[in-house]
Amino acid sequence: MKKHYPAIAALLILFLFPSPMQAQKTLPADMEIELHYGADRLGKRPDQAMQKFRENRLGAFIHWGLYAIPGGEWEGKVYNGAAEWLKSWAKVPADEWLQLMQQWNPEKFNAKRWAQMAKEMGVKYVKITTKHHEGFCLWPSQFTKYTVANTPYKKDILGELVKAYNDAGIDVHFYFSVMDWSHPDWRYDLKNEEDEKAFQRFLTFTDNQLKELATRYPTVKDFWFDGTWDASIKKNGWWTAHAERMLKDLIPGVTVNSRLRADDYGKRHFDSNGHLMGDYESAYERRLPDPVKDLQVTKWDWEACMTIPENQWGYHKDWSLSYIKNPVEVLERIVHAVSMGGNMVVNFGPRPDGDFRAEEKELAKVIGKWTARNGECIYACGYAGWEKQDWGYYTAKGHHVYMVVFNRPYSGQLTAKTPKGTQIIKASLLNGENIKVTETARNEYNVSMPKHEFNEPFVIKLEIKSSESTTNKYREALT
Ligand code: JFZ
Repeated sequence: MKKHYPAIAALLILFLFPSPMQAQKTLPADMEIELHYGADRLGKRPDQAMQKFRENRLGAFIHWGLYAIPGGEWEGKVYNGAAEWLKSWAKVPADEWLQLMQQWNPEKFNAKRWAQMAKEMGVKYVKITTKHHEGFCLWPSQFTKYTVANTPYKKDILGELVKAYNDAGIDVHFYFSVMDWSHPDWRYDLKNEEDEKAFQRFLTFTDNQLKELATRYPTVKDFWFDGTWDASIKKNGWWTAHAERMLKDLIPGVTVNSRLRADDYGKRHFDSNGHLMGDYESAYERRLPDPVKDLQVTKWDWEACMTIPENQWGYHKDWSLSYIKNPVEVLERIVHAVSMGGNMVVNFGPRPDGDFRAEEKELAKVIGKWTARNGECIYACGYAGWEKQDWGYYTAKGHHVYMVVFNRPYSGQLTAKTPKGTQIIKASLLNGENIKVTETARNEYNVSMPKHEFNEPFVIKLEIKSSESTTNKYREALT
């Protein structure tokens, strides 16, 4: 029976997390219902802080907590479900699980080296699990005893990381799980008055922790909420709106993901009128929108996140149980996201000793070599509005469109179709080498393959000219 837990969990997740695709049915303006806790704003946030979030495009996720210690194994049994959920798979009571704190002593932890690795990979921001579902805090919280301060290691891991990443010019985002398995007042649902009271105490505790994080680490740029899918939260939509506002009052410009929010009717991510809540959509997890069918995602900001194995966020000692994506597969997902106007965050699950596993270090290095040469097609780039072709993805920035080629055509010709009123004036490799372009029909071009062979995805930079009217029309369509 136990064997089936991962399958059951997968099914549960399908039911618990509605596909973001169901969310886009907006009502005609005159039929909208009144909401107190719906979207605060329509359309993309236009300010500089949001612009920075958007231009960063590539981020890293760090899932690090007590779960790294058992690494997917409990009492001699290896569980292939997500390692950070092991407490749940192995049905470990909270007090027993939290005793892992006595073993928390990451002797090889070196925040500067972590920052160096992120920098070399070319990520512009790092999302750190301040507290995952287990409840263990990477900072010395005053509001619980389950923190790094009460481990043999003692030191404020989060503080060291914030400083090291910021010193390296990398933005820090905080992952925060509202669901907290260590807290006696956490409830999945509210069935009686006692539950209601306990849960209000829990929300006060959560507010205190959030205020603590925002005031101790004022350079944080983003809060990415998780563990907000239960009935208890959905019945307290007011609190999700309040938490977002509270953080925004404390930290001007801070961004917040849609996963936090529930409206007056418990509708999540998108409110009952179909409007995105929070600053960016965060439901694309380990999957991406279809580059042809789901173009509606270009209307809002969004961020996807992915694991390198199939579904392991925290450290799991046995990666042989899963298919491990190679660097080109990871790169393709990054470019795919950018081509549709989104961000991509690649996850790392550090080992309990504070080092990264060899496979992750290697992957970060390979991605870094590529971004160092080709990052121009990622950072500050977005949706081009051109018809998708089979050779790969377009990304765009100002008067340039980048062709990022993942599939080499045998014909030696790459087809490009431009929108009406747009012409290709010039094509080149990123090193400046000229590429031949032939206009084959109205708004259709053959772009020649580079003369020398590439053994990795390569980029052709197009200089384009659009008549003013079409540029404006295209911009309007996007907002
Ligand atoms: C959550 C966590 O449970 C998981 O451990 C990890 O931290 C991940 C980043 O987030 O898992 C989810 C949350 C939402 C969906 C799927 C898994 N979803 O919306 O499809």
